Amino acid sequence: MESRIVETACPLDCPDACSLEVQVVDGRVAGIEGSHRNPLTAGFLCHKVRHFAEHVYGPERLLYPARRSGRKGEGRFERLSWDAALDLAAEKLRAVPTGEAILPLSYGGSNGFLTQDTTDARLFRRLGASNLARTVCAAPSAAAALGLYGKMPGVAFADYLHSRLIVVWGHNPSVSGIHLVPLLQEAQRRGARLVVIDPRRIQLAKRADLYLGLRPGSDLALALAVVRWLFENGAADWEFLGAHAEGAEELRRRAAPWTPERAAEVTGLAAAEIEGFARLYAESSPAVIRCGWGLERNRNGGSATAAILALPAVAGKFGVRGGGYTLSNSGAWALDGDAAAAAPVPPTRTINMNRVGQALLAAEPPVDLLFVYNCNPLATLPNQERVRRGLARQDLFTVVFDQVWTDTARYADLVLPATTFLEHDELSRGYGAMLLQRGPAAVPPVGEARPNAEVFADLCRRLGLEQSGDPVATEEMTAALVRSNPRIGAELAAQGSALPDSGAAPLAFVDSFPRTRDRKVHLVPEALDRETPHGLYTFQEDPATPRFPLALVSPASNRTISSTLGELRRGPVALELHPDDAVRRGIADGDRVRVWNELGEVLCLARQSADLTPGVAMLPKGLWSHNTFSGTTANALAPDTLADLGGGACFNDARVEVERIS
Ligand SMILES: Nc1nc2c(c(=O)[nH]1)N[C@H]1C(S)=C(S)[C@@H](COP(=O)(O)OP(=O)(O)OC[C@H]3O[C@@H](n4cnc5c(=O)[nH]c(N)nc54)[C@H](O)[C@@H]3O)O[C@H]1N2
Ligand SMILES: Nc1nc2c(c(=O)[nH]1)N[C@H]1C(S)=C(S)[C@@H](COP(=O)(O)OP(=O)(O)OC[C@H]3O[C@@H](n4cnc5c(=O)[nH]c(N)nc54)[C@H](O)[C@@H]3O)O[C@H]1N2
Ligand SMILES: [Mo]
Repeated sequence: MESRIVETACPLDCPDACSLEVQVVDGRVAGIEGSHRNPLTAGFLCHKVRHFAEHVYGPERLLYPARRSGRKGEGRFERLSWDAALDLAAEKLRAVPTGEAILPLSYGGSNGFLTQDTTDARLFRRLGASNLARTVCAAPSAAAALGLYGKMPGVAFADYLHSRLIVVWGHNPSVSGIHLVPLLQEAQRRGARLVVIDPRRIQLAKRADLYLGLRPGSDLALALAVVRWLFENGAADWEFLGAHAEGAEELRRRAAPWTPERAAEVTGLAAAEIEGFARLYAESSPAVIRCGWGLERNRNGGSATAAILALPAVAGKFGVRGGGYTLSNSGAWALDGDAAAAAPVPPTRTINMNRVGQALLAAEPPVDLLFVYNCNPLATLPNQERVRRGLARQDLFTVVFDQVWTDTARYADLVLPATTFLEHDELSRGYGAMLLQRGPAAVPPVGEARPNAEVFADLCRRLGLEQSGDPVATEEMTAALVRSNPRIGAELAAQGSALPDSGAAPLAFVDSFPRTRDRKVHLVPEALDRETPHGLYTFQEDPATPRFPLALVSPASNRTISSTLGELRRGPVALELHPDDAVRRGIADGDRVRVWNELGEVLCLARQSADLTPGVAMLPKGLWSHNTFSGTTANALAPDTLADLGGGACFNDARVEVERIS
């Protein structure tokens, strides 16, 4: 028996970027533990990744290439050799009338720098395929952060121990980034106060000093009311604003109508609660806002994030350890993806991934070939029925390259088996922790699975699109990525990890500044003002109607990462409803219910939860068809309308009605 420990890193879509120790016995994963290489990991892991071997060796694992032999969606396939499968893919890619008829579909939140935007980008760019706007997550918040601060890195989690006030806003780290939780507990033990702003009384809210249970999509009103209060009550830091900000007067003007009373009407909070929060924020220092992603997934998401990020500037919270905000720190890594792709972006059309259903059904020229990888669109994109109809199109050729038999794979014409991060080399970083890590393969590929980089490079070769000097191997791609920053390359080579240029814990406005042209905060950036449909900071009303009054949110759960690992979550899942909303409809715990709106319906179980704000219902994101009686999920009820910035998704703008069916 041969046993060894491989040091690697988790690339899954999460702020934390855990460092791992994988125990390998006779070439198989025997155990996965957290290590201390990433200090944030602190030796512990989430349940999901500790049990990741069940995904690697599970019965749903894709083991070899296969070609559809039944109807689309039926799930009947016959095995092919890799050679035949890649020949078929190449033949279909070659046969399209124009490059734009090809749509590569990937999001890649759970992929590091080596398994996305390298040889795949090279293939699709050289083919002149349609470009994809990757908007399913973080697009509105990234646009806001870029406009205001140029994606400046935020407060490091370790610095939260210095904070006197921590505001967790639209973020649920107890499931979606668990290593922040012990730091919050320790900060509270040291006297910090905790505020939680969420339509659900999440676990953290239960030990918060203040919990604001607002209506989904109303954060913009709350944030502008706080901005107004700061200006009206002598709590704006004019000295900071004068030295470091543009647009303070204009922001003040736009916030002026947002009295606490008006914000109370929109948010469902009491005016006194809003004022109390504003005063607490004004009076506490250091104060940090942990801004999450739950609040961006609606029509106001971009403006809401911008207004929240404006708060520390208006109130002068920067410049001290533990003061400022944290959103995503992914901007801390300016690696040269284009060098790794070694191909310029073609001037072809761009398709917004939130509108993939629409594109498959109606784009001109039509999409003839869909290539899905690093993504499970049937489970994760809005307007699920439209996506399903698009995937069911008889004249569409769909390749699905994945690790497991996803709901999407069942609609494929050709299925290709992919390795997991334990079977291929990766280079990964989270978007909270500020550490880039090498993630070497721990075990050989399962079945005939192959890494993305190899498969797309092979397709380049078959299509005659390869060029001499194209980086293909791990070392070549890594070298290309870090070419513009040799320090990072040297640190990776020497110790397997590297800090960003801004260091592990940058202090904003002391040792790091906004990455805007003038290094100032732009509180009302012109570009954002132009992009938003009604101007930045304009509130768009709640989409609820008398027919569909309930707001359905679908946040992260502790069982999956988006839809990844969803094959392991068996059994029916329950819609959560506030007891008042349930009783009014005669719904008891364990009843079967129909949840519906004009886009679709979901048949599932129901459960009452007093932790929800009345008028709000919850079904977790990432469910698979096997989790409901109808085979549809929250995404069947989520509109494919777009947020006010970044073309972002509006999952939480779903408005529904519910009835008992048994
Ligand atoms: N276990 C696990 N971890 C994950 C993921 C996962 O699926 N599972 N997903 C990963 C990914 S892809 C991402 S993007 C991150 C996301 O991580 P988070 O930032 O935690 O985002 P969400 O889970 O979408 O929502 C967070 C909270 O926002 C609340 N919320 C919903 N609508 C609103 C609103 O309008 N306003 C406010 N204030 N709150 C609202 C929800 O009730 C939820 O508690 O987590 C990552 N980590
Ligand atoms: N209702 C609702 N839906 C949501 C959200 C929500 O809040 N509500 N949130 C959204 C968010 S935040 C996100 S980030 C998206 C994510 O949505 P997706 O981008 O679809 O992400 P996953 O569901 O994690 O699916 C990733 C797939 O890629 C495969 N994969 C992983 N690594 C590799 C690899 O190296 N090679 C190949 N070929 N395949 C690989 C995995 O097996 C998995 O099936 O979902 C969104 N969907
Ligand atoms: Mo995400």
